[in-house]
Amino acid sequence: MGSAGPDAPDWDVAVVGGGFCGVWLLFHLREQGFKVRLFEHGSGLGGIWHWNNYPGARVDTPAPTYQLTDKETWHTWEWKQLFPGRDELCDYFRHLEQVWDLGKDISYNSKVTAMQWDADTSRWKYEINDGQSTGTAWSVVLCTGFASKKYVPPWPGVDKFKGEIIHTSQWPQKGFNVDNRSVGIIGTGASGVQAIQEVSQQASHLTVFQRTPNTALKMSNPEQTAALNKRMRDGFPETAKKMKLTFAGFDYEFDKTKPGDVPREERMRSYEKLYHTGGLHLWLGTYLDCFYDEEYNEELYQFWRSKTLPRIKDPRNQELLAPAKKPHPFGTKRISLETRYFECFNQDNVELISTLENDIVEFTEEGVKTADGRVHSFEVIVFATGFDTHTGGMTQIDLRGVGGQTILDKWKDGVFTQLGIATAGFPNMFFCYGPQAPTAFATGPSHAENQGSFIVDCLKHLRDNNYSSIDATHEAEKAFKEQINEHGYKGLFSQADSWYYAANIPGKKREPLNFMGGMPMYRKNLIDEQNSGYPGFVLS
Ligand code: N01
Repeated sequence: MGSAGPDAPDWDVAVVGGGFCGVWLLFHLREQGFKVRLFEHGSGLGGIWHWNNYPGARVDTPAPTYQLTDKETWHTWEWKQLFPGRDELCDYFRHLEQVWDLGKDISYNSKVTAMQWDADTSRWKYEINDGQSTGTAWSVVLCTGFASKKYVPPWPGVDKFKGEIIHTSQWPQKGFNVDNRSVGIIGTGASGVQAIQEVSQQASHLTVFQRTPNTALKMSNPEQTAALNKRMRDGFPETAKKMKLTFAGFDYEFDKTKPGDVPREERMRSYEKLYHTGGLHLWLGTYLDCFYDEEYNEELYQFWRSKTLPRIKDPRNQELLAPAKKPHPFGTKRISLETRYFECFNQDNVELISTLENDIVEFTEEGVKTADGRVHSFEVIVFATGFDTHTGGMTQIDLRGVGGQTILDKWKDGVFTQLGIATAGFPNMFFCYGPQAPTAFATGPSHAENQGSFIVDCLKHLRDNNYSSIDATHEAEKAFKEQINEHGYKGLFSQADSWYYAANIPGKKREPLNFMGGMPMYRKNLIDEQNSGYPGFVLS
């Protein structure tokens, strides 16, 4: 580790980002005696929940499985809703800050804008807010999240628009009123679906621009009474065990029964039950083979469609929102939860435009011009157009490793990592919730604990054995990429143009960005690496 005394780096570990991973690491590294500083761009903790302040923002994971498992963090905490909204999640992060006394070790409003590896001293030099301040750390952990770099398609004329433009991830912290205003929302992913439900009730007129329909599922969101909270807490040790055993960190799992082994009526009964259970059960609790076998995937899609069509009055909107021919295999793009999404389109003040039929050609002073020549006038336009996911949070930092190589250059022909946690040529640097980990298929808290444990143990190992640096090997990265591709191209997922495969960003290499073998298999990879003395790394 960095030497003590006047030549010591400012920090043993600099943690970048204050979401689940950053918070968990700050506490646990500090517990192990490391001198840690967490740098957070925002004015509060929560990561994605701090920034995504758009109307209707709430988590799609039920609260019992959307919390850390350290007892002191949950045994006094009371959830208000089963699927907590953004403000409640920020309250939960304030609670973590308080029970773990984190504030004294956090620099808020501090965006890490540059990082450079210094081989002579085996440490990282970093810049905050474009050089406003600088410092050094022996190790850095990037907890910048999978969705911290917004994406806006390069439409011509965006600058000409005279009204207000907001990306869902940059909704003003103090709020922004759309009451009685004419609004356009572009994008119908998780953010779009949630914002549309709310804005449709506030705006004088809402136009929704949809490219791909969202096969959203129903969320029922009961209030969490004191009795329910008590029951949840009593059962939490058991829930926490299940979270470690399931594919995505939930307390339920895919059904491994071969759908062909059961009669059609039984499959239908099973879909019906899962649909009424609500949440993501029809997706993450159904027959696993539905995501490998086209026939059963089609059956599942048609089941979802049969439930959705009766909620939409206009036959044209029916065909746009729940088309007879499925837009992509069911479940291979992120399914959202909704409460009244499909009913919104029955309102007189809501219009749906399919950009597949009638694309946006340019922005004008008044609004958006579509291919049919019509100009849609708005006071406010909301970009719900997503993110440069997995890698964007890291590549937007001027991040330079050995020999000054940038991370952008390193990954220009595709992403290479060792275990989705480190990358060769960037010694003593780890990252969480990024590329080639179960990221998009894992709940944030489970992921934080999984990757966080590996990082804490690894740094302890280096310190206790007097190593000054650790760097992944190119061979290990190549071998790991084979695993990523093996799982990533096995099922139907790669058929969809999704951000799971970087297909949403023009020019970005299309490839599986997640480890898709499930959390238990991923955890086994990490534990095996640790138990065999880090063979995929060079320690010096
Ligand atoms: O982003 P997205 P998001 N013309 O990329 C459309 C998490 N999250 O912010 O599907 C027209 O999913 C694009 O269309 P298409 C969650 O993991 C969680 O909604 O590419 N449209 C799509 O409809 C989520 O999945 C929660 O055809 C264009 C939309 O913009 C992830 O964050 C809440 C376009 C982008 O959707 C990202 O969600 C919010 C173009 N040129 C977010 N370009 C919860 O837990 C893009 N689009 C609830």
